[in-house]
Amino acid sequence: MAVGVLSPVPQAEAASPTPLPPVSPTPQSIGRVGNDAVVTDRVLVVADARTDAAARDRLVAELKRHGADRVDVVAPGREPAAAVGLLTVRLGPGDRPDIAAALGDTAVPGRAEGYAVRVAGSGGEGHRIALAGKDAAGQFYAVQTLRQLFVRGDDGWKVAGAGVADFPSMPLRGTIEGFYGTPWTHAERLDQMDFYGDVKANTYVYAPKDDPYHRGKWREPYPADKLAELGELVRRAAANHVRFTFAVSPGESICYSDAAHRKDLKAKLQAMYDLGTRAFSVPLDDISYTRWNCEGDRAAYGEPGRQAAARAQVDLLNDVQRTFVATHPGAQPLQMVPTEYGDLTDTAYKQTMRATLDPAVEVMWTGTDVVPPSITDQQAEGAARLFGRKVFVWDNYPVNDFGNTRGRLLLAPYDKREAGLSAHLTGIVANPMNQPYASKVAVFGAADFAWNDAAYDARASWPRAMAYLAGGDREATEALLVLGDLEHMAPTFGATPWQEQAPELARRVARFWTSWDAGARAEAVTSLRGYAKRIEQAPAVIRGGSVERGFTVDAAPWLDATELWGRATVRMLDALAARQAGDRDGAEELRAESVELQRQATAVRVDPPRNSWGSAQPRVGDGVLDVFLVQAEVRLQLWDVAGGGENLAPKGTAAASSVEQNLDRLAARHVNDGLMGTRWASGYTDDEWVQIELAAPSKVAAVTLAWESACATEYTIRTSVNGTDWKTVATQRPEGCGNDVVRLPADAEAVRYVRMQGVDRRTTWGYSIHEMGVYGAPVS
Ligand code: LTM
Repeated sequence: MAVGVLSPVPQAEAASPTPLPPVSPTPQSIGRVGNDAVVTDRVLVVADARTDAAARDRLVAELKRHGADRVDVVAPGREPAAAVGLLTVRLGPGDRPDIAAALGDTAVPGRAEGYAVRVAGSGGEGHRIALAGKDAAGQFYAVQTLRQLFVRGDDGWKVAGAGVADFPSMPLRGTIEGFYGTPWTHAERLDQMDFYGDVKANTYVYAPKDDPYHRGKWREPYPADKLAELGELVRRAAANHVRFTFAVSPGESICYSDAAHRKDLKAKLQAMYDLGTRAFSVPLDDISYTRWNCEGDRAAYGEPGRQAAARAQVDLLNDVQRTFVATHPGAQPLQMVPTEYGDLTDTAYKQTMRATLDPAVEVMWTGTDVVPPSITDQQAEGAARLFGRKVFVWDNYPVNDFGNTRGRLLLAPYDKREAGLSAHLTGIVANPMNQPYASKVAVFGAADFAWNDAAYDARASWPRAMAYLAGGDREATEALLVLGDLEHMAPTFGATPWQEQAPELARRVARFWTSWDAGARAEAVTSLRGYAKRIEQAPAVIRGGSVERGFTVDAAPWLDATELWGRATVRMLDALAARQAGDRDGAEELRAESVELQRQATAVRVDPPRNSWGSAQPRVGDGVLDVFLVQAEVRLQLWDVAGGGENLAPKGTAAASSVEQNLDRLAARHVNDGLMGTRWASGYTDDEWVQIELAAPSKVAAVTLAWESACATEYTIRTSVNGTDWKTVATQRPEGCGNDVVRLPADAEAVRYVRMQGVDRRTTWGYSIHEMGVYGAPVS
């Protein structure tokens, strides 16, 4: 990486006098080159006709936000004599002589969208800043970097004395609004364009599955009001150096060989070209390729099948690329989503694509398994080989439109994408959630990664994303991080999530039980109670005014539930402390309060629903927070019983009525192996069960079940002293698949066997459970 004279100094190690503030996305090269420059009351901006207008306007606004009362924009060479002593900011192309001189030995990278920044605090020539772009976008990005270099000194604002030489590692960065469910509103989209500008993302693909004119009614023109909105969006995108990419998805009904269909498709693109759109996409995902939509296609391409589908699609796409895109000045290469978008298997479909699709066409790929647990360099290289070109990643994170995301906000960091991907990809666009503001956490990280994958650090980028949403407010940033931990679970389509739930809370809970069991009970309670209090208070802090209002609207039900869960946890810890202090009645009162708060928390609903999963319980730290509460409650209930509240299941023996296809990896023993990554699964009938034979007769206070997506709509918990005579002690009708905590009557007798007895399945599969916990105490 040869970019000027600056070595890529890690930001944390920036030289004295003070470290540089963090800049996101992480620049390719940044270092301290001098003193901070003072923002004087009056500032000169030196700009001319080659200065990007959006960059100039943003620069003036940022200077005014950071201490300048007056900003004069003057042409090069027209600086007033009185300018000596004023902060002078030069903005424009790197080859403008005054900028080249002010840049000194900081070179502008010769790459598209590249830029350089040099800040020089007071020397003989006053405070000077040079902002140089390789192109207009580069100028805009120089200003976006400068925006993050303002620091508040004792006597006003300064700009950190940084030298930056920077460019993106991937040409295409941003989002694809490609989810199912309620599309974003016009206002939300406008806001997103400004956000993308801030994070140096240059691509927004308009592909909402449930916009009828995008898919079902693809042949029909947009109504005038909708077209007017799209026009405004295109302009707002351009003002942020974002390419509004218009996608039309005809695959459900197109007759590929029909000239009238092609004409309608191009007319749809033309209408958007006329509005100023210069980027187009024809997604062909989530359609059938085993049937034709018209007999004409059978005649043109043969019997339906993978190869014939690819021939038909290529015929259409090459036509659009060659007769529309190539003939429309300024249009970017056509983008497409293949019907086989989520695997690495070579097929007749992919062979035909790579052999015959116009090399200019951008091909999207989601990574393996559609929602990939990770994307490695090797996989991306494989995809590039299969499609005969670098691929453009449609990254299905943080999208929450599929069953396993029911009730979830996905707020974990953008993670598990390998450094080095830029060698095989043309770019990455994140498919966001139906909640646009909450999606910014992940999109911020995705933009950071796509800009500089080699330097990306998920753990460092995440707090910066939160700080961005919190407008830099430290307390609100911390509160968002607490919430983000409770909304950390990132599911896949399969049984195993690719990001775990609540890792920070889980770490603290584990530490709590270690201390508690070692006898350091007061310390254990004090420490976890502090964090529980932060959980309880996080929603109020987040709603306090610093965090973008849109986020608080998106997250409203999750915030409501979090406050209740936090309060329930504080109460339960207080109950443990009271019981430890010998106050049995006080403890019981606090325990009951906690249980009531938990009831209220589980009663919260996402309503009205924006997601295709409909009305649902907002999940908050599930599998960690609720499990802690049940464990704590069980300890209280069994306080006087030796060893009370232990999970007895791991020491017991599991058995089941059946195992799906007799597969050993789904055998009953996996239900109590302590691993959430394994599971038991039954045969495909309702009347199936799994049980734990306990090591000794025990008083059982609660049973926990961590269901996979094949769960029960109704089941019972049954117990037995001898494995022959059974008693039903609870009947459950959970509204979805998750972690169930079933409390048993406090006066129940000691038992040897505990069974989940299925009554009704939610899917056509069997029952599938990751872990079954049996909390209680042996009586012998
Ligand atoms: O991922 C692609 C290419 N298509 C669809 C998306 O529209 C959808 O949002 C995601 C997540 O459910 N899965 C898809 O298959």
